[in-house]
Amino acid sequence: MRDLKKTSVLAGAVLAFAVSTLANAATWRYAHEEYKGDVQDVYAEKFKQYIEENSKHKVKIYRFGELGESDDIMEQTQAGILQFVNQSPGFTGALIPEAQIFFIPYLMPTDMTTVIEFFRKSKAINKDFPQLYAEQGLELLKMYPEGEMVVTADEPVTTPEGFANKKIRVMTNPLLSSTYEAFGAVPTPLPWGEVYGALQTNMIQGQENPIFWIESGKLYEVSPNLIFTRHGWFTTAMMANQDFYDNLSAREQKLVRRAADYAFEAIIKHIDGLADRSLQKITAASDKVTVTRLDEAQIARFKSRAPQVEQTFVEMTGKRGKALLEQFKRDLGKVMEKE
Ligand code: 6CS
Repeated sequence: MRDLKKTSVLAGAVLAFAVSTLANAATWRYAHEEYKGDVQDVYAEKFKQYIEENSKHKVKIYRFGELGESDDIMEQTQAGILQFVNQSPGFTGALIPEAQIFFIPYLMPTDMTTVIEFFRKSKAINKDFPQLYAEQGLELLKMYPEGEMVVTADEPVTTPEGFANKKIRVMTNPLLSSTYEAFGAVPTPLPWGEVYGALQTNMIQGQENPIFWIESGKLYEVSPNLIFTRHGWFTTAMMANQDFYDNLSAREQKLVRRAADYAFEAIIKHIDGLADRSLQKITAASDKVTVTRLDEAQIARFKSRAPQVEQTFVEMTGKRGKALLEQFKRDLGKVMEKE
């Protein structure tokens, strides 16, 4: 009788444990801004894989368009409808003006090894930005690079004068508009969903993006002149709703952080050589495409316009932005001196 009691107590405990584990097993919703197989999607898939292999939780991924534009998925995350979101600083300017720092031209180095080292080590990236995102109810989990920015246009532009009267689409942040003004163009902020159509109908005459995205979004079909200006890197950011994150157990928070690190390492491998592979696909798919790599003298002319954009960044963001910029430069200096 006593044994029977013991067995049933044990069975009850096992059942209770199973029920509590099941009850705690959740499906976390994660939205990003890109298509299947693109950089943000690879990141999301790796994050999901880590979570699902190391816990009972599931991750459901939503890609571009399934839940709206970038601004929509950010709103849904702040409202707690989504648990995770990948939104690029290019769209975060209204919410966190300091995130526009990535659009000061020629601030970032172009060499990939240095860029990656910067993302790994930078205090501005890993300490200062999480505080800025936290003020907006967001737990910043990772910032990572996707690829070097390349301009596409209706002509192979090589000078600021060449951009005169050209409407160049920019992501929706004011500092990026200042950059293209400084470059001599007419900046035109648009959400992603409108870019292909606007190029096709000549409402705009160009845009900027990393090569993998120009290939994936087939932008070269309607904007075939690729111009390597070397003025910056496309950076993105992955984060969680902060209430959701704060309510996780310490173990789960560690799981989420480890998943974000795991996905970051996968992305570093994924983007290595991606631009070259994408460029090959583009040139194989279209004979209209031209590739222009600005030489040092041509770059110098665009670069000479960078200080005015930096000044605008400081005016837009005040003391805090200035301090962030100084930290950013110190961090860059450290990784560049090691080169
Ligand atoms: O240009 C854009 O809007 C898009 N570019 C990339 C590389 N990712 C997502 C973003 O929406």
